[in-house]
Amino acid sequence: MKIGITCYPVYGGSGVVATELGKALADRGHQVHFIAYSLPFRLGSVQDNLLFHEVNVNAYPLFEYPNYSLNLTSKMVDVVKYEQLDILHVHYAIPHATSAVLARQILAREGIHIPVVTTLHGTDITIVGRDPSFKPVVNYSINESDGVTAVSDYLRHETLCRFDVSNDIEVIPNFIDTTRFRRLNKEHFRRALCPNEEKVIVHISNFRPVKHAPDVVEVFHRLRQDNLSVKLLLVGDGPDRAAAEHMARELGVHDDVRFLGKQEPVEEILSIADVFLMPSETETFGLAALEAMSCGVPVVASNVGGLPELIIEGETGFLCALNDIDAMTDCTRKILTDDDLQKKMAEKSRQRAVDEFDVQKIVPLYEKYYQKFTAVPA
Ligand code: GMT
Repeated sequence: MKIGITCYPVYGGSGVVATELGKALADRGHQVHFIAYSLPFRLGSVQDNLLFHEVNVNAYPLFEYPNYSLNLTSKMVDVVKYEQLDILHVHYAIPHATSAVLARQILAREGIHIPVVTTLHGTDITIVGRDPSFKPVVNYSINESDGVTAVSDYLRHETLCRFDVSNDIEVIPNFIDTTRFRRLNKEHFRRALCPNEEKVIVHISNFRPVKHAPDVVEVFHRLRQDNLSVKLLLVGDGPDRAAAEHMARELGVHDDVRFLGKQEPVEEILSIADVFLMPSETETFGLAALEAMSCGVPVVASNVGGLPELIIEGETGFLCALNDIDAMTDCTRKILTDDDLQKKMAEKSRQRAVDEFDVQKIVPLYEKYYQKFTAVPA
């Protein structure tokens, strides 16, 4: 199949899912064309059947605001036509689904049929809560897509509640390459960081306010007040990083907290972790938690959004009420002070990632889904 994929190419869960999907589809013999404003950060080098088409946004004196969605539409029309794509798969409703639906209409006038599949990741749905003026556009783009997928039952339900959706929404969860994301032997790294055999807590995010990164520092501070021998690694960057750093200094724990910034490959850092913390306000799926689980790291998270579909309470980690720092501290302490529990949860986390969310299991679901809208066998 010839598949066009559009996503936000920057650091973020939806871009990672779209890019890993494209790579996996190319490995399975499809020809994949990424259409985006820059090279997706996880794409690496392009190859014969994995190509990239850059969307250029040209400055024009009359346009006070750049018209990215129209440039994207034009590029989609061009790529579908000249690369003879079979399907367009866009990640995020706005503007990607909107551009794809418009491209489909333009192409239809030339007798070219291109089905559009839209994958919803979450903030494309919740953004309407903050800016209702987007609702008609999101609604139209979802309803006009030939197929719609959501990354969790939670997101499917939210979409159906918030919009007047007339088509079905298929749930296809996030996935992980469990051969890449596994526990590696990083003892030298661990010894360098933890000369006194301290335990290691890890948090990875884009430090947007929704991630509650300062809560991670607060939990760590409380564990240190209990004299627990522990270190904290924070990976990623974003708006709340400065606040979290400031808090670590104010609370006097900064010597045992490392802000590592944006890092690839994260599996090396996760390989020395004992617990992963995710105190998010909401998560439609929680890809970073799945990456941790795949590396055998139990997760302590907020009991919100799609996280209960991923984390099994008491087996692969713990789910705490949102903003309940006490509960999160207790659960983290429980894991860090009981080696048997930590080991059991680590094994179950890894097992769940392999059994339920491996790339080899989930990518065929997308292939099967595409087939509903194309005549081309996958
Ligand atoms: O979490 C973010 O801020 C990034 C965001 C994105 O769209 O890039 O992630 C969302 O999509 C991911 C992939 O489907 C999910 O795993 C994340 O849970 C989801 N983030 C939120 O719902 C906050």
